[in-house]
Order: sequence, then C-alpha cells, then structure tokens
Amino acid sequence: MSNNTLKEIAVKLMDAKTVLLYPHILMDGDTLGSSVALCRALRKAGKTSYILIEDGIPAYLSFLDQGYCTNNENMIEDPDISISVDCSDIDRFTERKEKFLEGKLRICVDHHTTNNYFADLNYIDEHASATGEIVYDLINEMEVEIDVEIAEALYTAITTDTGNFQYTNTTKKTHLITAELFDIGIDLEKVSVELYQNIRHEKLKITKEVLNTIEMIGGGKADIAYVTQEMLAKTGASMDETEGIIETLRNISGVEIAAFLKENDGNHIKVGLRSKTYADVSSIAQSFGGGGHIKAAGCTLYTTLEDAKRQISDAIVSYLETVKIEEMKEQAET
Ligand SMILES: [Mn+2]
Repeated sequence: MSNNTLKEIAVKLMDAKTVLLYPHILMDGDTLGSSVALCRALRKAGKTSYILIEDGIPAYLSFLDQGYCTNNENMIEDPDISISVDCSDIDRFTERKEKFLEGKLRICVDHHTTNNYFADLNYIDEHASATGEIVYDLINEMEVEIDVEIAEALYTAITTDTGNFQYTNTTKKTHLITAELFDIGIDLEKVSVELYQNIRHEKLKITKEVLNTIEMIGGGKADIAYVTQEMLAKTGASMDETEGIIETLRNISGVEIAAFLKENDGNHIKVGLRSKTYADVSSIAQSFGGGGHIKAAGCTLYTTLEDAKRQISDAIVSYLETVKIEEMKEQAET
C-alpha cells in the first residue's frame, strides 16, 4: 500500500478525454466540494467530465452543483478514468461500484487513515485536513488555473472538514492554501451563508427531537443520542439534516466521546463517533467493521436501535475503562 505521486495522477488525467468522478454516499462538503473543483478543472482542460452520484445533494451544498452532478451512469459510456474522491473504501459508493470498475484506469484521492488503496493509482494523505487540500495540489500539478468557482468549492471542502478551522487536523498548510483561495477572490460571505446560515426550520425541529434523546454514559465522559425514521416523519426533516448534531454532542463539557445513531430502513443502524482530545474512535468503529479518522469515525450495525445502542455504549464504556487503566499504570511507573 504505497502512494503514487500527484504528478503521475495529473499526467494521466491530462492524457484522458473522459473522466467520471465518484464522491462518497451521504455527501459532505469535502467529498462534493473536492469533486466539483476537480470536475471544473478537468472541463477547463477540455475533458468531458461529470460527477456520478447515487443519492441526493444536501440542501446546504446545492450551490456547488453548476451542472456537474448526474445520476445517469450512461453520461459517459466507457470513461478513460474513474476517480474516487474522499472515499476510504469502494463500498462508500456501493451502487456505482461496477461503473467505477469499468473505468480504463481507476484512481483514488483521499485522506482517511483507514483507506485500503483500492484503485490502480492511489494518493492518500492522512495529514491533509480535507481531500480538498490534495485536490488543490493536484489541480496545480495539472497546471489548470484555479478560478473563483474552483476556489469556492475547495474552500467549502476545507472549512467543512476542519469544523471551520477548529479541529486539530487544521495545519499551517491548511491556512496557506486558504490564503491562496482568498487571493483568487472567494466570496466568503456568500459561501458562509450557504453553508452555515441557511438552516431550515425542519432541521431545527429534528435537532430538538434528537437532543431530547441524549443519554450520558461512562460517568459523563461520553454521550449517546439517536434519530429514528418516525422522528424524521414527524418533523419533516431529511436524514442529512441531522448532520452537525454529533458535533453538538461532542461539544458538551466533560464529554470525550459522542455517539450518534441513525436508524435507516429496518435493522440498519448507522453510527457516528466523535472524540474531543485523547480517544481514538476509529478503533471503536473498526471493532464493528467500520473506520474513519482518530477523532471522527463511523460504522454500521445490522440490528435493532435498542441493541445497537447497548452494544455501542458498552464498547465506549469499556474503551474509556481501558484508557483509565493504562493511565493508572503509567502513573504507577513514574
Ligand atoms: Mn474528507
């Protein structure tokens, strides 16, 4: 599992005529912002390029799609290149997997520690705060000029994946790239209003419902909350409008680990995990077959909501116990 260079990837992209891009399901600002930036850069370089999606674009990100996204697999018959953007695993785009594999060359650009190098050419940088940082470097390697639209898409990728520059994945490089995007002329107010100040009332209602379900566990060091289909129906909100609630759960004073359970159809529970300072939630997620980053990870459990809640709570509590025991051992040694 080793990286190709961005130069190699840039050369292949510039040699291609047709390129299909693959963001992950349940799109976030990074996967879509990075895809839009790269798609526009490819079009500027004279390529036929589209972003192939299998689910809806969240309302707060819809301003990014100026004719790039399609759910028609036949938009490009036999693409020269399939490129996945911000996906740690091929199952992050299950419905489009076969089409992805039809690409004459498969490329993966990503920043997830758990990435399993599933493409022919891979560039994974776990130190990048967002895949948007990698795409910024890639477009420069392609020698395509970054215009305002590309810059705003990259800014979206970076601001959303860094929690608006507050998470510890934020680096000097993150700020240097962002400074370049300001030089290019991004409209900060426009993008900020689209992303952060455009909340539907339905989102407010579902947030209120979810916050009512919070349970403190592990002596207040963790909390767990959930959303059900019934709650969504009652409030008229969509599942993607529960994005961001997990950060609120993590932001509570004294909480190190937050867990948020989403009930999908039937016995299919998606679990999001966040940590604040020392906990590695990717290890908890991996014990349930999931993955992600140290401070942001997820997994899926095929069981009832009640059972998933119990299993996740138990895993978190025993993780916190283990950390506590190791701490005590260290203290005893010193
Ligand atoms: Mn990302």
